[in-house]
Amino acid sequence: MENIVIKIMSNNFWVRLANGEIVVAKPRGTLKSRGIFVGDKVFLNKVLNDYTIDKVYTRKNLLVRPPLANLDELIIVLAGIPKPDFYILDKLILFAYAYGIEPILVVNKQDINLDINEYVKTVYEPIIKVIYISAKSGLGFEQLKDAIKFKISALAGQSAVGKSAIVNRIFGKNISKEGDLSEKINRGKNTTRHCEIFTKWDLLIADTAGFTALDETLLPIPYFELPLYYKDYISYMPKCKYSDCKHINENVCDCAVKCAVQNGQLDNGRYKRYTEIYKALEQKWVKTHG
Ligand SMILES: Nc1nc2c(ncn2[C@@H]2O[C@H](COP(=O)(O)OP(=O)(O)OP(=O)(O)O)[C@@H](O)[C@H]2O)c(=O)[nH]1
Ligand SMILES: [Mg+2]
Ligand SMILES: [Zn+2]
Repeated sequence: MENIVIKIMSNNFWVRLANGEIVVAKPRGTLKSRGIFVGDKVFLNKVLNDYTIDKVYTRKNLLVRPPLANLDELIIVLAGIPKPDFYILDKLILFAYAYGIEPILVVNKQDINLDINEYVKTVYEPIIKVIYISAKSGLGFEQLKDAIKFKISALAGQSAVGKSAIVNRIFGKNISKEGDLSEKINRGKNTTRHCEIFTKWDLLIADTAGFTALDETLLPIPYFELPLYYKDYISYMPKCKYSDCKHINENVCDCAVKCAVQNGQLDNGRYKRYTEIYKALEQKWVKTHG
């Protein structure tokens, strides 16, 4: 792997070298003002014992909130407790696709709650990779580590699903602060605030609260392209009466997706969320394009 910026504090940049070693570097000249982000791949120069960042390589992607560059995988964490929010999940999946990031669904807390497994299996296994884990018992962590090694990943998902607990389980110590579940629900606050990539061996994971505030306006998808992001709907599209069917206002018998929802082949909840996201994106489009 290349040299990767993993943490930024004032004018100090922590960089993970290709061999896994971590050094602190300062940017050369005007480089800093042009922006260096966590996840950036950089060229380093060493003079005596001082490292300087001489160049930032072209980015694969750059997220604004949270500020992260070159993300390969978005690890979306879900759990039976707190009450799962599938609307957030669907938006995060779309967000990942829109930025060229692979979404992976991780269903945590398997030691205490299995209620959502069946729903996840039916609705999400056909569209994305799903891994069932427990940050408490360690179940599923070999599979999770396998899925993320040699990639830059970030954890996303509702507060209190166990993102920090996953980081702590992987790296074997308390490096990301875990919050008290009841306290979080009561105050609705995230424990994790800043943005940093944790790393050991071939694993690089960012734990950040930034994704939870994700609203539709942050999805860079024109509303009329939304159907193309639904892998579960694409196979039905050739059977819709109109080739550019949006599965929204068409008559049930003219739209194969709506028909499949009605006869139970496709999940009603996911379809409802689809229409909500579609309408929000359409409103945004009308606002910006008149
Ligand atoms: N039983 C059980 N509890 C877990 C598991 N994973 C996390 N928890 C607990 O769930 C609570 C919330 O975990 P966190 O890791 O702080 O959640 P988070 O997703 O990082 O939350 P934010 O930082 O607020 O976004 C803590 O009390 C954890 O100990 C698990 O697999 N099983
Ligand atoms: Mg956290
Ligand atoms: Zn249709």
